[in-house]
Amino acid sequence: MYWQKDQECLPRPELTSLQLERLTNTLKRVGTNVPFYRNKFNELKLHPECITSLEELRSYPFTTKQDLRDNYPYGLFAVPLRDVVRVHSSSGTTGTATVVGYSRNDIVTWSDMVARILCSAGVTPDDVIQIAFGYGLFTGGFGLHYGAERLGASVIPISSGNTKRQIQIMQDFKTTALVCTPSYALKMADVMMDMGVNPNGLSLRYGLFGAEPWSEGMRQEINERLGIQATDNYGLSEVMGPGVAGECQECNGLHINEDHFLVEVLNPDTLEPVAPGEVGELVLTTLTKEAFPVIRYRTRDLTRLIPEPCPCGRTFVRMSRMLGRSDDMLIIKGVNVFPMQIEAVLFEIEGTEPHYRLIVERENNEDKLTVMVEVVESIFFDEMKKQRALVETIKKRLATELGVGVEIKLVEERSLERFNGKAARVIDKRQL
Ligand code: DLL
Repeated sequence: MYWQKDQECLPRPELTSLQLERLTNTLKRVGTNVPFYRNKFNELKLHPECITSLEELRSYPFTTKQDLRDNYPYGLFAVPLRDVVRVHSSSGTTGTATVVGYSRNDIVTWSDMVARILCSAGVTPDDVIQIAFGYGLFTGGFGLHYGAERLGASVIPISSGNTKRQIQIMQDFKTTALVCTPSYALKMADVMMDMGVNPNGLSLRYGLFGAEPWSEGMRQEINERLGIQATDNYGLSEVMGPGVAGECQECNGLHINEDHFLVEVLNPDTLEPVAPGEVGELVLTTLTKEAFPVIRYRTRDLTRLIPEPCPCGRTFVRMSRMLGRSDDMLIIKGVNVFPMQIEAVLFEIEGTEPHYRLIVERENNEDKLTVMVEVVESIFFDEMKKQRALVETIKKRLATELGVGVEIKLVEERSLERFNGKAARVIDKRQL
């Protein structure tokens, strides 16, 4: 099922020439309208009107989150404020907020991008979509909302939080598709159990989850517990919000909406392209945005491209689920550790629950990583011997996976705080 079949299945040569035409227009526009880019292009003696291939983008400068902060609030807008119909902002966990804007056309494009993703996940105008992302400056709520309306589905704009009410509404309104963060979906499954609600008795069929990293193990867990098909979708405010990329029902990588976003995967240290299929930092250039175009935006998200054609028929390249963020990386005794690696191991071990925290401390000048993980009740109250055996198993598996030793602390089921929005599982006490 496609939303815009002609575009989504565009043969590669046509897609490339469309991208080149749109790229040239975008570069010309920012070179004229945005002083930040104009100055950089002049310094580097770049002439967007002369560009003849997509590869030439490589001589253009990057845009970083710091550039957005330095130009707070409206410095990077490419149209006058009177043409901006919406503003969103991302507070971020560190530093000043960043602001992004949308023209009337941008909102239409954004809605189409999100409608594509809903459609490729199996959602149709017959579906009832419960949007449990926060509505507000965060792009999740409104982004999904406009896309779902554009698709013609029935939208329940419940926003996040008040989980019991979410479940009540899900029952009463016969929700068929749930949209939220994967961690919130798991919290809902817990609360359903508490309320004695059997997920199989609900009308739920689809779950569209995004806005934070999650693992394949977590997908299986959500699928089983909620009795749905969960798909992953990706986006970021600086580039648009949700709608940048999403999985089709093959559930094997996220198609990037390449007619609107040009993708590069680069080695974050050398900033050179990685070999095809290798992991690197995702760098995106918008091709059609009017109010807030970005050139070579460094997302800091790590992924790899999947160049093989997809059985679904879409020609847009796929990327793997996010493998972490380059700035999420913990350096433990000099070894690079990504929280996603730990999550993937925990999901493979029987007896552990999909809830964990990573505590990083420095003791006597040495880094210490403690993984707190919930275990099923039967083990928690079991003999010490069994608990110790489980700790040893986890330790061994993690040491092999990570190349560095970690401490394990088993904690009681439901003892770790749950999240309504994006999960924050790493507590780095070294910075305090
Ligand atoms: O999270 C946009 C969004 C909303 C995407 C709803 C999907 C659904 P920001 O708040 O700006 O925007 O955060 C963007 O979140 O750089 C990634 O690190 C992370 N992220 C978003 N989607 C995924 C995903 C929205 N599917 C940042 N998997 C991005 C992993 C994700 N990480």
